[in-house]
Amino acid sequence: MKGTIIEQILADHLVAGQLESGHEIAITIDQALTQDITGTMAYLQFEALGLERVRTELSVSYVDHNTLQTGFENADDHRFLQTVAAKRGIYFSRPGNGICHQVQLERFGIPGKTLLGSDSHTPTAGGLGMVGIGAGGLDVALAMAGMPFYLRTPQVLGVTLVGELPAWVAAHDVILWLLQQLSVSGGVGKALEYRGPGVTTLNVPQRATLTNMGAELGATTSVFPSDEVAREFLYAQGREEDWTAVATDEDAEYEEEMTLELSALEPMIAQPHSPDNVVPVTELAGVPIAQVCIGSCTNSSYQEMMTVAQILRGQQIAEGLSLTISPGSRQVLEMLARSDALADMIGAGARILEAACGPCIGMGQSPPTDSVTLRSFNRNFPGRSGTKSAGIYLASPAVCAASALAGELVDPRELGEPPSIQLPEHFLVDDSMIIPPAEDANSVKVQYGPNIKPVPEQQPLAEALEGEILLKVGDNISTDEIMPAGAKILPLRSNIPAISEHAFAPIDRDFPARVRQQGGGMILGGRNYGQGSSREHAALAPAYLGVRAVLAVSFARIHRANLINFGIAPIEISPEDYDRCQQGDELRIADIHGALQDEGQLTIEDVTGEFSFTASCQLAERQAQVLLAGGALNWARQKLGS
Ligand code: MIC
Ligand code: SF4
Repeated sequence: MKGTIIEQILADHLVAGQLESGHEIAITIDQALTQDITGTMAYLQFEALGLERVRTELSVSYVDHNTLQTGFENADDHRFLQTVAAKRGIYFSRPGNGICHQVQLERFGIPGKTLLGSDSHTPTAGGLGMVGIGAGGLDVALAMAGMPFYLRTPQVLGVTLVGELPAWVAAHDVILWLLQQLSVSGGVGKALEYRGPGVTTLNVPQRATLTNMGAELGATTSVFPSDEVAREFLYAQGREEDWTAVATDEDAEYEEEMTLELSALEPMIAQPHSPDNVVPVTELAGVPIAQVCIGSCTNSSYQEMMTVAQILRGQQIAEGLSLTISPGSRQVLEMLARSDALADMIGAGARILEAACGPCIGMGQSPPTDSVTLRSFNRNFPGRSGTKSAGIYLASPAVCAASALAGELVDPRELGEPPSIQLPEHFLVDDSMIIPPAEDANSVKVQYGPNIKPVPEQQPLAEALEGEILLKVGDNISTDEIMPAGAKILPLRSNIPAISEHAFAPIDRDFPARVRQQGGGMILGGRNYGQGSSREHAALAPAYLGVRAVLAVSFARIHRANLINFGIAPIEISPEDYDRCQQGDELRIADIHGALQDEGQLTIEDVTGEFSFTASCQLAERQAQVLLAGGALNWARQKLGS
């Protein structure tokens, strides 16, 4: 990784460890962000640390996910977030101001800095030459407390872009193509660094579409250089002074390299139920669709929205189809409103939603039974739309708009001349929906609502772990399946006892009752267990119910860190042992403390199957301490002496 942008930025922020892929390092965090549904827990945890103010250069709390306010719970959460931000030194981006990643890029991103966010799409900021990393809320709370962030040094995958995107081919098609090539686990343990002559042909929001969906590859982060294109973007945002050049050294060494010919790409589409199940749109042309949703942190920039408006201009969407559009930020929405673009969308029959995550996280707009919904988003995991029997397809805003007119999947190249949209010389800048922290912290009282429950206390790890395999699941289980989102469950994010009742609901509704009945136990997973979101509730809820270990063939990065943070041992097993162990088997791990001190090699006895096997719980020294302490909150309190 010598001389790469990733190496330069990590080296600038390194406080411990060796910058060699696979080794755990600790880095300082310049900027932190949270969103509402991870933020409530993150700030409860920050409060539990007992510090007065955050210690980052900049921390921003966004409200973008849960804006439906179906009951008092969300509104109470928003009030809690606003007051705690004012008191603790955090900027507060009010509901309506936009999706965290889009607003962070527009208003706060600074090339060369580190950003830690309690949302898996935090790498979006890599479009501006930052190292943005997604993490659980507790890790972000610790970073806000001035503690370093620990991560395994990723291998750097250099992606050389050559050529230029053809007409009607969007940034989304580039990353869908990469997903097709590399799969949802192809980026695990890696960071993607884009380079080559094709880079300058992409503007910052297009670059951000690629870095955003690096999360779907399982990558730790993705980054572009900060060049003249980045300077122009910052200038147009009225922040040219934030620009610095960030470039790869000429003799940079990549652990892995690939070349991507932009001009050879065509419009792509991801089929249910995985973002890597990708084919060219032409293969599916003619498939009838019931719904189209355009927006999300992947694809809701000014340029994408203007493209959609031009496609829709003077046309009508198909009968029997619903089209929703959620712009990424208030800046984008207001610019659409001040041009004719919003009128073009409304005239075509689009339903304009607020600048927020909306349907992407199942906050309303569930499609009909057995239908096809086409979305310009980044994830299509089972059940994510709120309708279990619906199939979610993912494609660029242009494919979405063209298909909305036809009522079936179409290749937009059939529409003839493509829209030509330039980024404006100046974006409309109005930060009045971003509230700076109070100068006098004592003047602010943090307000809690009745649904906001304290963070559950956790016990140190027992010497021996014994229990039943309560659930056996397959490969690539996403956090949407472990702890679903959607309008019914999201209001419970600040209430762990209540949300725990929904753990594994899409797979097995009886799971919570079974754990309680057994007094705890273990989970058995396949490859890439816990892919997808950063939601720590996917670890916190099982921990609260009494799960003490997850055995899996491999783990997704953020989820593995979250398991450790909440005192659950992530244990790696071989595919053969995965096959041998069955749900209901009683397992015994005799001396887990000893194993953690000894390179993590464990012997597990399957009492029911009458066999034993070796497994591994290889943790860095700090992680072992965290696990033994019963989670990161206990560990951090010991460290901070609070
Ligand atoms: C997602 O896209 O799945 C979310 C909702 O943004 C999550 C965060 C969460 O569930 O709290 C993410 O990506 O981290
Ligand atoms: Fe919001 Fe969807 Fe982006 Fe997650 S992926 S931050 S839910 S828009």
